[in-house]
Amino acid sequence: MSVTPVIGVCGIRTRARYGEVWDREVTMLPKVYSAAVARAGGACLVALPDGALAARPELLLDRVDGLLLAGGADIAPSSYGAPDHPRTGPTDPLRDSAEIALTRVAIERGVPLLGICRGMEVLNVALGGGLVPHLPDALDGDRSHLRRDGEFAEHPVRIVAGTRTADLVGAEEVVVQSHHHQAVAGLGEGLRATAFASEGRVIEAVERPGGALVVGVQWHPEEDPSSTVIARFVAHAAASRS
Ligand SMILES: [Mn+2]
Repeated sequence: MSVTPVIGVCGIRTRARYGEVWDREVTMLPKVYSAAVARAGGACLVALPDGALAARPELLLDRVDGLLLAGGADIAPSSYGAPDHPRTGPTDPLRDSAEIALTRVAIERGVPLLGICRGMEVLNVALGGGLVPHLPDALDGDRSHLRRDGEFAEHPVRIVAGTRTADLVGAEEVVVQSHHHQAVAGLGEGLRATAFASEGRVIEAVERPGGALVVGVQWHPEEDPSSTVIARFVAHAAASRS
């Protein structure tokens, strides 16, 4: 009998309209994430990013086989010790602190972790790394990592052979769905860069060698039905349950 692996996710706080009259602050998760986890035989458990979760990440981590850090808003530059940039978007410092706490405790406990886009940036910041606050500044104005006309950007990524990232992706070169204007600059402690784009100038994935699986990708595998990244992460979480 197989047991369904449970993947913990920190929800996204936003304002939403629903039904005929409701217009409220909500916590949500885009369906693309839970659908990708479900296709892999797992189920998502979404936690509220409030002060209780930041203070006690074990509220979620005690109940899951893996932790997925989803995409979303910019990390507040104050979270990685940098000043705000004019192009910093709306931030949610409460979600930042909840996800940073979840990341640190997941790594301490050996809970498998996959960070997607913002989630890779959270992983890096949680381990003391930094970010470029606005990537076009570092690429001579190049906007090839950003959505345009309502579509994700697509760009090639080169994966370092023999890494856990390459195992998740199943290839050493892949075209990815991209939308990010922050990027990793200065690796967090214990992380190595495992994928690159833009002639090696942009770090597109990081991982922790050894121990439980800890990988971050800067792109959006949940938007690409042909991607194996989330399915292999869920399989890993299932295999690692005690
Ligand atoms: Mn990119």
